[in-house]
Amino acid sequence: MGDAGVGRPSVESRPAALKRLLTQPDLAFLMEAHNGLSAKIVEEAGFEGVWASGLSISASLGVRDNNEASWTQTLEVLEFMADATRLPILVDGDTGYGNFNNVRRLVRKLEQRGIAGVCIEDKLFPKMNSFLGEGQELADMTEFCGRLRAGADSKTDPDFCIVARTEALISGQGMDEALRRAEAYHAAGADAVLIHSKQKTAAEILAFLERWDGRCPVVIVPTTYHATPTEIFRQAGVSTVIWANHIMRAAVTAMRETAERIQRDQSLHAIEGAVAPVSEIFRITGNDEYEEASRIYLPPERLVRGIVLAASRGGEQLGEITQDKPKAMVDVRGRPLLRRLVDTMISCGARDMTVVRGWKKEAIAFADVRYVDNDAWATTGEVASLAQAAKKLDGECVVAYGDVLFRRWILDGLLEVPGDVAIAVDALWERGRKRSGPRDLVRASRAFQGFDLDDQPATMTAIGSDIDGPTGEWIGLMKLSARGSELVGGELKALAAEGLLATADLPLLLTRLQRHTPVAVHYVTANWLDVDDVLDLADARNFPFAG
Ligand code: SPV
Ligand code: MG
Repeated sequence: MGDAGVGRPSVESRPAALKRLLTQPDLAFLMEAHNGLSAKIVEEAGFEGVWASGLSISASLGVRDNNEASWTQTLEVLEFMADATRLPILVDGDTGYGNFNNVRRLVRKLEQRGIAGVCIEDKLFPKMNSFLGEGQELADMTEFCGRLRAGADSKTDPDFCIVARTEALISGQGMDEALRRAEAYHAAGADAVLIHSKQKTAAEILAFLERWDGRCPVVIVPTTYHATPTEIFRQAGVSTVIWANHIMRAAVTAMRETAERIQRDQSLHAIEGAVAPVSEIFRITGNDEYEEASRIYLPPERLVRGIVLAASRGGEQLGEITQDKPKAMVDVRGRPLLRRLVDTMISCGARDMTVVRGWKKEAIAFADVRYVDNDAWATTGEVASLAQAAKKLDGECVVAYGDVLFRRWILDGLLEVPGDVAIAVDALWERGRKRSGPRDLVRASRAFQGFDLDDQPATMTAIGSDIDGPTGEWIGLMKLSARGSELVGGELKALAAEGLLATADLPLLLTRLQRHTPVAVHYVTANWLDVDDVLDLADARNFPFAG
């Protein structure tokens, strides 16, 4: 297609592009397509125009080329094609689907769908494909001229092309009749004449061209006389060659070979290298553009990383149960506690989950989780474990103890709390069974007032196992904003520099964070537990997990 673009206006309409192809001195080519995908493939192959073949569109819909697909069904296909390619599309409009009135409406609808031109043939509705039967009846010439004039009169874009196709040769009416009709159609306003033939040689086409003598552009469809060198058409003064159905026929061959092979093999293996990779389908259909547009138009995706601290042996009171596995891996109704915790965090939107392992680390091996290890688990605390995951403290994070379970709405709510550091605190900490393990009690700027009154989070003023006037118990779940994660990273470094990293616990870390930013308290009311002893484990096994 070489330098055909040289000297063109920078924004050329599709009808203007088709008109240029029809009228330029150089031989032009239109390649058949029958849907959006094939139209794109034709464009990528370098063609400058598309022939929307009636035969191919019908066949791809699984029906005969007998106007079995309604014209509006064809219009739907054409709309996909026009959306899929920037090329001008010349539509095979069959007979125009009726008389002059149908042609008027057809032209208007095609223009509205971005089609560049229509070819109508001098037969009667419903038509049959030209290669079927002998001596198909032709339309009355004068009546057909009315269709052409009506089409020309209903264009809103003067560049929209109307190609008049005469079937006089195919239906056995002879050369004189073909020329007489072509002349009349040209006079009725056709921009070009398509002279069709079903002979095996181009003899009658070349004879027509000689007598026609360039009165207006001539379009040909050399399906049956395919052996004629293209150079002959060029020399004979043909305007445009239509390769009318070869994309559809190629697809039939490829689809059949593939289907038969897979059916025979009961396997995809042999065929995989012979078919387009799925990535190619994504490319053709423009998935990259979707990605780009998503970045512009969709709200940015929130990435909340999850870190679970599961290094300590813990659960000494669980005795033998934690002999060969960490407490986080105790069975809770058929699944390890840690699996349930990780799943709850993921269901709340946490991604890129990291678990810090220590005691019996080989017992923790979930495929969708990353691991870092605190091999000094026996002599260090939670903050040392968190320091092993310091690289993950990047952007928003949720940090959880490895032995807690909570209903998902607790984390949903915590993630909505503004501020750089927020902790979930149980306001009902004094209710229920007295638990054996140490408790992280919290005093906040105010006590829980009831959810309806709690539109602003309270602020932590103290945390520890032995503080005055606690207003709740920290459940071991912390949310960090991107800045909160940075602050934690800074504190981890400071604690290391001060030699406190090995012994520090999370309450100490939270206490130190308070110097840089308020620690928001998100009150919850029960619906969580941690597992320190067998009674806790019994509670865990009774815990309602859905929701
Ligand atoms: C088509 O492609 O549908 C045509 C050309 O009309 S032909 O099949 O040769 O009639
Ligand atoms: Mg056709």
